[in-house]
Formats: sequence, C-alpha cells, structure tokens
Amino acid sequence: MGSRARLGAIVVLLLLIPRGAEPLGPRHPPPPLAGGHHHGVAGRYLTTEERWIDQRLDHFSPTDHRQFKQRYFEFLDYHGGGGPVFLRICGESSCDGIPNDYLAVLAKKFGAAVVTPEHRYYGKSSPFERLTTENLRFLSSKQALFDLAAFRQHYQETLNTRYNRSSGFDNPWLVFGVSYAGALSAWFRLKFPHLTCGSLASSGVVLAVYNFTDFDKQVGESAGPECKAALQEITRLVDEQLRLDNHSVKALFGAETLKNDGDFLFFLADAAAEAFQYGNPDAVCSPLINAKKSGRSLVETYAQYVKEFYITRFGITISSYDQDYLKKTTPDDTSSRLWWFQVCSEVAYFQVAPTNDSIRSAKVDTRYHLDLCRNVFGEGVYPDVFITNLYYGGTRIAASKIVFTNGSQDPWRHASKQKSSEDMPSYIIKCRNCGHGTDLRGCPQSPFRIEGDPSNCSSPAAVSTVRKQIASHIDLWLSKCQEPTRLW
Ligand SMILES: *[C@@H]1O[C@H](CO)[C@@H](O)[C@H](O)[C@H]1NC(C)=O
Ligand SMILES: *[C@@H]1O[C@H](CO)[C@@H](O)[C@H](O)[C@H]1NC(C)=O
Ligand SMILES: *[C@@H]1O[C@H](CO)[C@@H](O)[C@H](O)[C@H]1NC(C)=O
Ligand SMILES: *[C@@H]1O[C@H](CO)[C@@H](O)[C@H](O)[C@H]1NC(C)=O
Ligand SMILES: *[C@@H]1O[C@H](CO)[C@@H](O)[C@H](O)[C@H]1NC(C)=O
Ligand SMILES: CC(=O)N[C@H]1CO[C@H](CO)[C@@H](O)[C@@H]1O
Repeated sequence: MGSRARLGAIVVLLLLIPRGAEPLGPRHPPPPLAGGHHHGVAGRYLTTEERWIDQRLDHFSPTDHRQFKQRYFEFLDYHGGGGPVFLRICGESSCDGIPNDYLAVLAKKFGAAVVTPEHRYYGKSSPFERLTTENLRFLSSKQALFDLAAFRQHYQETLNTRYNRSSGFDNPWLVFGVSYAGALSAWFRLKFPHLTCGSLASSGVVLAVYNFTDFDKQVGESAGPECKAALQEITRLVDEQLRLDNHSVKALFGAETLKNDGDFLFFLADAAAEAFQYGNPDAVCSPLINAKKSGRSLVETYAQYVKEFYITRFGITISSYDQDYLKKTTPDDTSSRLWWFQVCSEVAYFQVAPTNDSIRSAKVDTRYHLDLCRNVFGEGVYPDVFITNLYYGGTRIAASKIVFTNGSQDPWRHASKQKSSEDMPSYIIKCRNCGHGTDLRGCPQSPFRIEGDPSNCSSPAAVSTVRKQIASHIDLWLSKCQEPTRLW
C-alpha cells in the first residue's frame, strides 16, 4: 500500500527476484507476497501450477459481454471433497502461487481446499496489453469482488463435476486476504454473505483515507523517540541539501534518476516506513542511533541503509517511485502503475506529512499526490474516498463473521478496523516488530519467509494467541454454516 500506496509487499529475498516482480512499497498495501517465483519454489508455495477461467470484463454493463482470462491456483491435497474451501484472495501484485504460510496450517487442520485467483489486471490476468487510462477503467475493487463471486460459483461447479456431484452442491467457503486483499476479504463477506461462511481480513485496509497522516504518525511511534528524532533530522538535512544541490544528495542514495524532488522524498520516507511495516525496526534504527551517538553523518548512514537494505535486500526498485516510469503504458513491472491507479481512483491512502511533528518532508503533501495522479493518468483522475466509504462503510462496515487482525507497529493499521464489534472481532498483535500480515506471515518479513514463521517476532506468543483465535472463529463459523440442506 503506498500512497503511492501499496502496502507493500515485500518480500523478499530479493536477490533472486526477476525484473518486474519487485515488491511494492508502502505506497500500496502490500500484497501478501510480492514478487515472483524468486526462490526455489519447493516448500514455499503449496502450488504454482496455473489454471485459467474466462472472466467477464465489465460486470456492471448489461451489454458488454467481453471476457478476459483470469489465472488461478488450486490445492486439494487436504480436501476430502465435502470439506471447506478457502478462497485466498490475491491483491495488488502478480499472484504466482498459493503461499505455504499459516493458511496452509489452517487448511490442513480443517481439511480444506485452497484456491487463489489472481486480481484482474495484475500479473498474467490483464485484459489489456496497453495499460492506458482508458483501458484501466475496468480496474476497481468493485469489479474485483464481482470476479471473486463469479469465480467462486465457477469453481464450486468444477468441484462438483470432479466429485461426480449434482450441480448446486455447495461446500462451505471462507475468504482470506492480507492488506488490500484483506479489505477485499472483508468486503466480499459484506457484499456476498450468501457465498461465504466467514472471513479473515489480515491488516485489511477497509477505510479509504484521503490525507493519511496517521501513517507517518505510526511510523514515529513504531520508531520510538530516539530513532524518530534521527529520521526527522535526516529529513531536515535532506530538504536543505536538495535546495543547494539536488543532484548530489540524490546520487548519495543511488536515486539520481528521480528527477521529481517529490518522488525522491516519497522514496526516502517509504524506505523508513517499510522497515516498521515488515518487522525490521532495528535495520533502520540501530545504525541511526549509533551514528548519532558517535557523531557520524546521519544522512550518509541513512543512505547506506537505503542502498544496502531497502534496495538490495528488500528488493525495491527506484523506478517504481518515478513518475516518468509510472506513466509508461507497457512497463516491465505493471503493478506499481496499476496500484497507483487504484489509489488515484478509489482508495487514496495518501501518505502525506502531518502538519506537526512529521517524519517525512512537508513536500510530500496532498498536492504532491494529486499532481502525481494527474501527471500519470491525466486530468480528472483523483480519488473520491467519500464515495468509496459510502459504498463499503469504512470502519463502520455492517457485516458479520469477519476477523480483523493488525500488527501493532504497522502504519497501515489505521486504515483497518481496530475495534471489535458484534460478530466482528478485531485483534492487534502486539510486539516490537509485529507488522503487516503478521498473523499469516510471521516476522520479520525481509528476508521474506513465506511460511510465516513467528519465531523471530519479539513476542511469538502474541502471534500464536491470535492464530488460535482465528482458528476458533473458523471452527465456530463453519459449524454455523451447516444448513440442513447441505449434503455434507
Ligand atoms: C466419477 O464418475 C466416473 C464415471 O462414472 C468415475 O470413473 C470416477 O471414478 C468418479 N469419480 C469420483 C471422484 O467418484
Ligand atoms: C487534506 O489536506 C489538504 C491540505 O492540508 C486540505 O486542503 C484538505 O482539505 C484535506 N482534505 C481532507 C478530506 O481532509
Ligand atoms: C536540480 O538541479 C538541476 C540541475 O542541477 C536543476 O536544473 C534543477 O532546476 C534543480 N531543481 C531544483 C528543484 O532546484
Ligand atoms: C507537536 O508535536 C510536539 C512533539 O510531539 C508536541 O510536543 C506538540 O504538543 C505538538 N503540537 C501540536 C500543536 O499538536
Ligand atoms: C532470527 O533470530 C535468530 C536468533 O535470535 C537470529 O540468529 C536470526 O538471524 C533471526 N532471523 C532473522 C531473519 O532475522
Ligand atoms: C482489540 C484491540 O486490541 N483493539 C485495540 C486496537 O487499537 C486501538 C487503537 O490503537 C485500541 O483502541 C483498541 O482497543
């Protein structure tokens, strides 16, 4: 997600990531897994074997019957035929398989099938080769939810055929997702309650936020006073050096290709935020606190972190911050442009500097984001978050049987539902490095461990407590889902 919003996906191991598959920044809510088949896949994914269905391009037009190919994955090893189906939603990145994380543990426990369709436009599921603004008009969360409903029906029939059952037999379905896909998971339950028994919205960003100042504020809280002060000093120094000689300070960070100062400053802010978002607070804070104590240059120390950790280890590409690159309609990496379109047309999450006590540069403001939307997609493209929240309800979502989970250090949690309400429990996983999607992914998430190992979370017990809660809600909701008409 970066306000560029991707909540980033991060992932890692980046050394092996192919071009075009880099994780997204917090610009967007990060996908559960960014990236591609970087690693030797064995063990990391339950499956990477592609399957396809024909999906309608525009679910809301009565006359446009065009279709596109949507990729999906299925895993049936734990499924006896009558058991539940877990619909694991993929978000704003290429979806290259079903990750072997905590969801796999749950699938085994409940004898569930796991199916994962790729989000329209991302990865190999794009209706168009050229991603012009005109061609992006069918990219929205509303179309994506309808895809999921159509997919769910199609896949149920596939299962019925496979098990020689009559058409109309219905397995119990549960939906899951992390980050933006976590929001989709909650919204799916809201819009299609008859198609699912319950939902897990892990770090689900259900509230569209226009000026997302709480994001920067949470970064400060997650950093703690010393580290926060160092980050603020760096911002002051960089702002000053930019005025004097903008080329050399960009070069220091290996980012001289970012001609737009706003892009550069956003990139620097993101580099810090993602450390907290993905459970690596020490990677950024320890060197800064040490440099401060020993009198070494803070800006140079931060530059080293950015180059060695954020770019090299974490695997971010600088071009994903470059508006000139985001304008390309046939880029190698499509997800940055696609996610920005969703940000600029629907959900915003503009990560602007708060007026007081900001970490990021004051130049990363609302104007910067609106200019980006206009520059990259054209006049008239800007997000109406009021309409988005009117449609879904934001944190007042009126649904049931959804578990919301958030990591205490994750800046994105302020766009999620953090208060429990009737039939919608909310859990915060509290620990020093609990970030985005920690319940399913563990920590830290760079290097990324798909299997979601919580052993390096500062409090593994906090993770396992919430995991047990999730399992018991699933158990309860499945039992309530057994209608007398069901055959199983
Ligand atoms: C379904 O029916 C076919 C033909 O009658 C049979 O060959 C196959 O084994 C059956 N499959 C299952 C899962 O029962
Ligand atoms: C967002 O911030 C800008 C700049 O401070 C302000 O003009 C605008 O009214 C704010 N919008 C909302 C919806 O808060
Ligand atoms: C940055 O430097 C370049 C050349 O060094 C100059 O053309 C440009 O105007 C400068 N930008 C700003 C914002 O000072
Ligand atoms: C601004 O932030 C500082 C430092 O956190 C705080 O002491 C001060 O009260 C804040 N001022 C306002 C107007 O919120
Ligand atoms: C996890 O913790 C162990 C022991 O504390 C440490 O050696 C290891 O490097 C940590 N792994 C990661 C990925 O941080
Ligand atoms: C369930 C839970 O822990 N809720 C807390 C989440 O965080 C908010 C704000 O940080 C608290 O007010 C809630 O009590």
